[in-house]
Amino acid sequence: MRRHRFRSLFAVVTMVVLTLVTAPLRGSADSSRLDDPDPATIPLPVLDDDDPAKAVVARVTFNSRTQATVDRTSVSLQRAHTHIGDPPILKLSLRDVDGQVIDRMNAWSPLWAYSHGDRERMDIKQSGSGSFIVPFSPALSTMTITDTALNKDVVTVDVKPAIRTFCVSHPSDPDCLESDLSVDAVEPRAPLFAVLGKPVTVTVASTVANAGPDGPTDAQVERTVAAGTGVTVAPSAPETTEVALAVGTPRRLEKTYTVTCTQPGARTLDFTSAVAPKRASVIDPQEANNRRTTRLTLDCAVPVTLNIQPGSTENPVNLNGSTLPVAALTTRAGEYGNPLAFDATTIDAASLHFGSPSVLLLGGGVPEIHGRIHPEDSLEPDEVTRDRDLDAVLHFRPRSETLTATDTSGCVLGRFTGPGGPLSFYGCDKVTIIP
Ligand SMILES: [Ca+2]
Ligand SMILES: [Ca+2]
Ligand SMILES: [Ca+2]
Ligand SMILES: [Ca+2]
Repeated sequence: MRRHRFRSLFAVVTMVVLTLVTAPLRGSADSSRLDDPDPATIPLPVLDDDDPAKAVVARVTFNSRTQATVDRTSVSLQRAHTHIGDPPILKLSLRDVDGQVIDRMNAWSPLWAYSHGDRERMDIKQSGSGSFIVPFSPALSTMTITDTALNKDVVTVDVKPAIRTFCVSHPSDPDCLESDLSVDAVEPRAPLFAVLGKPVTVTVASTVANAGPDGPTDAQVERTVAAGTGVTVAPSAPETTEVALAVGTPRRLEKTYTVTCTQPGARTLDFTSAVAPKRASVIDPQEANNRRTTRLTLDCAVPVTLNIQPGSTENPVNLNGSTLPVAALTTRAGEYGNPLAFDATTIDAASLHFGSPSVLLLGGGVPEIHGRIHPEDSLEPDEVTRDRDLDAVLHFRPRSETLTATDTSGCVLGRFTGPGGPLSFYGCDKVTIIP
């Protein structure tokens, strides 16, 4: 019954488009006969020097009906023969760089062969190789070979390398374009410092451009981030964005990350942007400018506990008044929710700034007026307890540029000597502004 079906199938096959050379059956005396398709069914190639048509050729070895490997791919300066009339043994699906099917066609299988002298006799071989020849398209990306009867994909051939190789060696071919794409800048914008465990937002602006000569060019921009130790970043997965780049019209792409310090000190994040033409037929003559990395160094500060106006729970701050005492408390790890131990007596007085959170983030704030700390056992936040360790009492003269009437917290940013060397610290307490 199967034979009968194929007999009728062959009757309608007037043109075999796919030229197949099947692998010899090892040990078979008749192998040379089985190798060749019937010459009568192979159309003579028509060579036309003026024909701009090209074909993509994929040489594939089938190891079974459902398993195949790609031997090689290339672009041929010949027109691909039509696949109309090919038996539906295999189906070729041609997809573009967007994954859209741009063409489908039937194809002969290298596993199917019939012997000379008995055209009714079909053999399904254990393995065989064949060349699949399809029309060239500058947008072509993959060719998927599907076994039609099993409705199972056998192999997907990536034809982009072949197209790229062809266009590199045929730059004047009308299907091949040239665009010098580049990443001109990767600029992270981050706060002046981040407090351990408190997420901050980092915005990275990447500038990509096309210096031509051809365009606009569809480009893929891949943005990646690599966080050093002591800091986490989200999202951490690479992101690929598509952008149409006109010649001489740079595009700026912004991406926002949430960054959290897990260890104090200077922590690094490397932001990388890379651009590449989306189509394999667009060649970038200069690859060196297609990728750029910028390192961001974030100062991760140790959170500490302050007591503004020791002895007062309201912490009044007169912006025209005199000195405001602020106690920076020496704490054990875990005390008041602070993750690390902090010895306030190691504070570097010359590094201190007092102000609202937003003023300190902008690098503002007023300095310590004495230029030195006053070590004493100050009051804890309950305004009652002295816990018998030495704290640091600091003195500031806040003015309207450091706190405003609507501010509800006053903060100190400074440096101290940690177990491994100098680190930044940051702490806040509530304030009641007296205008
Ligand atoms: Ca380039
Ligand atoms: Ca207080
Ligand atoms: Ca203490
Ligand atoms: Ca104390």
